[in-house]
Amino acid sequence: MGDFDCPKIRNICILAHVDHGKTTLADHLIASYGGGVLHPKQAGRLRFMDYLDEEQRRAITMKSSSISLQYKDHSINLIDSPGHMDFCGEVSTAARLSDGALVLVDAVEGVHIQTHAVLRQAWIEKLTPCLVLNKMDRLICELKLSPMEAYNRLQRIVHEVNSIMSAYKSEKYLSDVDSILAGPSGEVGDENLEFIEDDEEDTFQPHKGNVAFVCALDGWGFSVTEFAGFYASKLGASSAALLKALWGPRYFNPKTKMIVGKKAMGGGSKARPMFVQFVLEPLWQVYQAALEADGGKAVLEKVIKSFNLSIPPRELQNKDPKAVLQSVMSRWLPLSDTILSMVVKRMPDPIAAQSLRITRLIPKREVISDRIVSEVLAEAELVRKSVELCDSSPEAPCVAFVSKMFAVPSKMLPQKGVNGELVNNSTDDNESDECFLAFARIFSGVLCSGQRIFVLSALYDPLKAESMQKHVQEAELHSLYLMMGQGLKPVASAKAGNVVAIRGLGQHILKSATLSSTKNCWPFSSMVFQVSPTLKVAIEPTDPADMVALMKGLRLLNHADPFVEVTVSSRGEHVLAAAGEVHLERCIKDLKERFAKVSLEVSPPLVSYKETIEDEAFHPLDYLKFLSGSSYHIERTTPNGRCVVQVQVVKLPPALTKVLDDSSDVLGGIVGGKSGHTSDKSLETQRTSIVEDDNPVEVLKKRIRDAIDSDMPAGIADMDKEKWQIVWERLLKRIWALGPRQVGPNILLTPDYKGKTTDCSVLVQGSPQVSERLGFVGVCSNGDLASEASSLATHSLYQEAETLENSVVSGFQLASAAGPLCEEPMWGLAFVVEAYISPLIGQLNGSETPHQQPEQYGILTGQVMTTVKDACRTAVLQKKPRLVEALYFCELNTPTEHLGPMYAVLARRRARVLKEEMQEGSPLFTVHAYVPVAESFGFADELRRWTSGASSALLVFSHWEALSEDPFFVPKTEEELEEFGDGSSVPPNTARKLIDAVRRRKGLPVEEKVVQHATKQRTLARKV
Ligand SMILES: Nc1nc2c(ncn2[C@@H]2O[C@H](COP(=O)(O)OP(=O)(O)OP(=O)(O)O)[C@@H](O)[C@H]2O)c(=O)[nH]1
Ligand SMILES: [Mg+2]
Repeated sequence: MGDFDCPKIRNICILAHVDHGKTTLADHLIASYGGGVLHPKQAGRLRFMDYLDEEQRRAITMKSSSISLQYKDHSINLIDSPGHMDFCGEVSTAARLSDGALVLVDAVEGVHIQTHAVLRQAWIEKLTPCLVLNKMDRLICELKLSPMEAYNRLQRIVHEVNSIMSAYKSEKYLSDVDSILAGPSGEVGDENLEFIEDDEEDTFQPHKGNVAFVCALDGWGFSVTEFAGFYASKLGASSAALLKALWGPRYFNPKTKMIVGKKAMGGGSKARPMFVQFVLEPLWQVYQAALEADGGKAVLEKVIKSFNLSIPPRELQNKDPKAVLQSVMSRWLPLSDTILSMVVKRMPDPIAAQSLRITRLIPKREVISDRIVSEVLAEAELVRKSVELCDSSPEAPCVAFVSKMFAVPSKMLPQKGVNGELVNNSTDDNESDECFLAFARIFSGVLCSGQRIFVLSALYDPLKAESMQKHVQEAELHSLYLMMGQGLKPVASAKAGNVVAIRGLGQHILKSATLSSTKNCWPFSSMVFQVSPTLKVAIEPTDPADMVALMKGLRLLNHADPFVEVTVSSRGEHVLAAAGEVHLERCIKDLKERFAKVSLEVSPPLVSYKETIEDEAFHPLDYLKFLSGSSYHIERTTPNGRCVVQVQVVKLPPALTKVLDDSSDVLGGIVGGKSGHTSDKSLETQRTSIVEDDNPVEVLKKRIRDAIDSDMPAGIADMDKEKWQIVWERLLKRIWALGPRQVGPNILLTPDYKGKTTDCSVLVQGSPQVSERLGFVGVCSNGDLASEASSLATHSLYQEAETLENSVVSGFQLASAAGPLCEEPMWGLAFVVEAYISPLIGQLNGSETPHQQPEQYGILTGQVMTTVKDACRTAVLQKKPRLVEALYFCELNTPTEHLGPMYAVLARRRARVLKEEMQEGSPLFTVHAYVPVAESFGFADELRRWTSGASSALLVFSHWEALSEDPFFVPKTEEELEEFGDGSSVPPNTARKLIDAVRRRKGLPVEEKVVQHATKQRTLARKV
């Protein structure tokens, strides 16, 4: 094993929304072709791939795991993935290693939020998808639909999935998934459903053989190919013609024995499409016959006879009608064969797949080659070529990608080696009893145990090998295993195209990496995650003495979970970031029981906020005033009186803010700042990284310009439109810095140089560095001003002003990282900072230069920095500051009778309902809403309690939104005074409460009345 030739290998994953039946389907495939690890009787019940206790207990999958199946002469590596939003990181790791994806959709529940997400993941990773409509039995037994109704429903799902795919393909998918979901649904009215013609471009078409209809629970499934083959002889038509006719508005005319359209059947006839007549009706008959009390034995026998099934009489005699049904159905339409023959026929082998996926895996890079690097470049190109060809010869360079690291208890490792010899597992490089394995796929060459290999991080650049030492390490592979779910089967070597587990990289890889036999190789592109971990808690040991154990545990956990993030906050807390509550709970449990083995204290979730100012009506003239420095400003002077700082602030329009916020990764590359990896991202965030454009600057520039256009206030006059554009062109030419951390959504603009100031002070000019990098202006030199200066003294003052530029930028960075409300980062603000520096006394007459006063000079930079910071923060405070909070997009499914309690829970959580819709043909209501992150903890639990477990909710990070409430609200107008009194009894509003909570957590002063109702207290105390 492990030595199959590429054309006989398929690497596939199963993707779907939570609970749509992935693991149940995997069970059947394993029972049939997993080499006897699972008895067919247990298939569907055991959930073999959910081998963790926590997975069995909660009945959801939490990690992706692989198993290798032998189907006929093919080797199929199957990866089962989780469907719960909290574990979507595992979907990314599964998709990266696969070439094809079985996308499951529950035939009753239809397309759900995670279905969108997994389709997107498959599309990003360039996987070949096949659609599997599962739980067909529910249509018959639960919804009791007629075959015709069921057909309409199936057709609608196929249509919906296709339109999602075509949106991805045409890259029209420019708005968030949630806005599509929240908008009017794109369903087609029932009346004309029959006339939907399949579009040639559609990804999923039953006659192409990439759609299967299955019931994983009862172990049967089919694609129209099977039925076409069967009916070809019966109806005397070619199976190719039948294949086309068995889906869509095609009818069989029994008189003429012709396949015709609806018109030819005559308007009034009760004809059913062929799919209904020849496929669904027999199925319905079998189900009804088997499950009806009066026993439709005759019907069953008829089916058995007409489809030539051989079923042992013993099984037919079974008292349990469900068992009889399963034995008939699984013989008639065996599930595993249907699925795996579809996989073998429709999904590419690694050779075909890698040539398709290469542009995604190792994007082509434009490099200006000089003589020194050309050799390196040539070899890197050769390596890329052999990945593209999936060259599995031993001479080919060996390249593999590790998509995650996972921990297994050392005692679970196989005790025997490849040749049956005993191996000593205790000589592990890890100090604990956990052993780390790499979940990897070989893309070129042959990997052998004991081989030495280079481990390249995603930041590695072979052209700068000298400065890249920290991004490349050399490691020795300890052993290789084929994965059989939990089981591991040692192999001596494995060829390109295989998925393996590798031991021996624990100390070299944290989460993912590229392995290569040569240093001259580009690392694989990073995986795209649907969301980033947003739920943060601080963790400390109950007994402070256990700190060392906790830190070690956190290190191991960070290693073992591809998605968790462990950081130390600026206040020294150990912060754990997870994707959601279920994920967090599992992490804490793992930490307590496995990795740290100490008892822990977990803080309430740390919610992040942002700070901004109130939305204004954007008018070009306001921006013009702002740009020219003539709008309202704050003035501050440094303690030594030498520098006067004037700050103005204005709010950026929302679309521009969003583009800046989303593009932090790209901006980081361009501006040279840190990437905003830890910042919260929306679903759409990473779209930029998918676009395979080799010029990120141009893409970003276009996005910025588009955002500005879309932000133009609706209904403004043509003349103003022009002004708007002129203003923005001017503004874009003056971007000095972005903040916080150089990539955030706040802008520092260079001050408007108005010529010489009246007194002797000199303006700190700054330079539009970011505008230059983005190409909004050409690179301009800044030295001409100093040379303009007449005397030596002013010349040195200009020089001094130049050196203060960094202080102004640092001051801006500090202020944008911690706003005035509760020291959370600012969001979507633009600042103009004018710092005027006046000469030292005595400097004017030219007797001294600053160089003679080094200490004072050093101190001044610090003073300017703090003054700029204070002035920026005060400017925000003066301009109606507002708190910005993160919102989750939430999808709820509730039976009608529980709608009342569900709305009560939503209202308590400050949720905003976007859409509510009855799911046709089922008693379920689907509700979409935005729920503030701060209110989301315990939300799912509360919902379950109040609706007796009947409602389910899925949350996914959506976007940031400013609270419209003024946190410092005091009644002023007459109406307000009438409503709220003089303000002494106004309870703090939500914004204020949130701000105070954060301030308290951070140990900042909080204005609070300790005695709220003095009179009441006195009355109580008197006890009369
Ligand atoms: N009626 C019916 N139930 C099914 C079918 N397939 C799966 N189920 C049930 O659906 C539930 C979820 O099945 P799983 O296989 O665990 O679903 P999953 O997609 O792996 O779920 P996650 O891994 O948690 O995302 C189980 O209770 C199954 O018994 C089916 O064809 N018909
Ligand atoms: Mg599962």
